[in-house]
Amino acid sequence: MRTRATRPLCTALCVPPTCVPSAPSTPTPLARWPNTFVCLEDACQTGPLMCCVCKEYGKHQGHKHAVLETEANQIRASILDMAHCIRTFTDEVSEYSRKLVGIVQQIEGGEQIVEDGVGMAHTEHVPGTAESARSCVRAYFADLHETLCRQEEMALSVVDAHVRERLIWLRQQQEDMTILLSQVSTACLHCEKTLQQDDCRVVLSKQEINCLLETLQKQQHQFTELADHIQLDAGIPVTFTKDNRVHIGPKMEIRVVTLGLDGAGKTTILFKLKQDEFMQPIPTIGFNVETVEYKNLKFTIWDVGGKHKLRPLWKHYYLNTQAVVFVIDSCHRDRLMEAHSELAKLLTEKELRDALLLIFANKQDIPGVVSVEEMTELLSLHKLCCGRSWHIQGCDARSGMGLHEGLDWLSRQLVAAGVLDVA
Ligand code: G3D
Ligand code: MG
Repeated sequence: MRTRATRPLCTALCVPPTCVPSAPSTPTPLARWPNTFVCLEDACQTGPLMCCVCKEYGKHQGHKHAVLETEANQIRASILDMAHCIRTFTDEVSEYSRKLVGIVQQIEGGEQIVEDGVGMAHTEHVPGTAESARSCVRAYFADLHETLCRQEEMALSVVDAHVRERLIWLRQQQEDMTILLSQVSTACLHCEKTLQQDDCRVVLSKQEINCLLETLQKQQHQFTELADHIQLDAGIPVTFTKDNRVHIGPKMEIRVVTLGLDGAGKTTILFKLKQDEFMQPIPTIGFNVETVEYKNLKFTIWDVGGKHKLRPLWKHYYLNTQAVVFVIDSCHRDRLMEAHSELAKLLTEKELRDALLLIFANKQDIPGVVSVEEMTELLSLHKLCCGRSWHIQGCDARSGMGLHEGLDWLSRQLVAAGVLDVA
């Protein structure tokens, strides 16, 4: 076996704090050399200590190095330099921990010692933010509950009034029918009696009998008319509006006003909804009013002329309006700002404060028109209509595309539950 006894390597035996030279042929004892240097090579940073042997012959041979004491002193100096930063850092962490404890206490609340007027200390419960939030929720729901109870009472009184009126009417009808039946049976008796009388008496009672029969015919005619018009039905269809009002009847009536610049397509929309067929519209002078039935809603739609001179008249149609349909001509980019300013004016009207707003971006059948998204952006609708129930619907009044979707949105906004659900 070849050995290198002439060169006592400490090959990889540099073990802190001393270096152990390797003497392959001599198993014991191990000689030790003190580490007096520090290797500065990057590759040796995991074991930088250097003895005079490994510096000259061993693994650190030819490496950049420094005197151990100098290097250690430099490290000490930098630790001392860091001391201030470490202190500040410790203070910050401690302060943050203190705050965490405080926040937990504030959330949970707890007992606090307070002095009363005569200097006696006693504990007092301080509510935490969790408890305050719970109280806030309870107060909100108590208020809501109170409002709901009030609305329930009002709704029940509407139903009671409806039932009362209906029963009064039905009982009146019952009385009328009893009277009618007794009149008919009296007439029948009279006729029967006449039939059994002699010829002279029959001839003499001719006028009376004619009059009686005429009255009977009239009564029968009136009865048939009444029976044709009145559907005897015990049902009481109930619908609820979103604001928890109750509506009784198969159709809920909605007052809608259609506004927009002239030529936007208001009249075309109204005609389309009304007749479901295209009619050549003539410019609206004043207004058109039509009743349009859709599902369980009955819309009374006022179509008000949009020419400059007519716009001041719009406000006369606002009262009791539950919804505004604002029609915009999507192919007239140069009139969009005019439409925007009229819409902005509308939205400041007090009477329309609670009205729903349905915007029809009309004439979407024409290529290259302003899309719904672009119009929303150009008219800053999210900002303009902030805080109000609004919806923009693209449509083509000529074909009717989009119109029913718009009405569907209106009905969803107006009706909370009830007969509409079965439509
Ligand atoms: P207005 O009531 O808002 O003033 P109108 O508007 O209903 O009188 O419509 C104005 C014009 O626009 C009419 O054309 C009408 O046919 C047209 N129009 C309305 N809606 C649409 C639509 O969706 N698409 C297209 N292409 N045209 C529409 P005229 O030629 O009669 O002026
Ligand atoms: Mg018109």
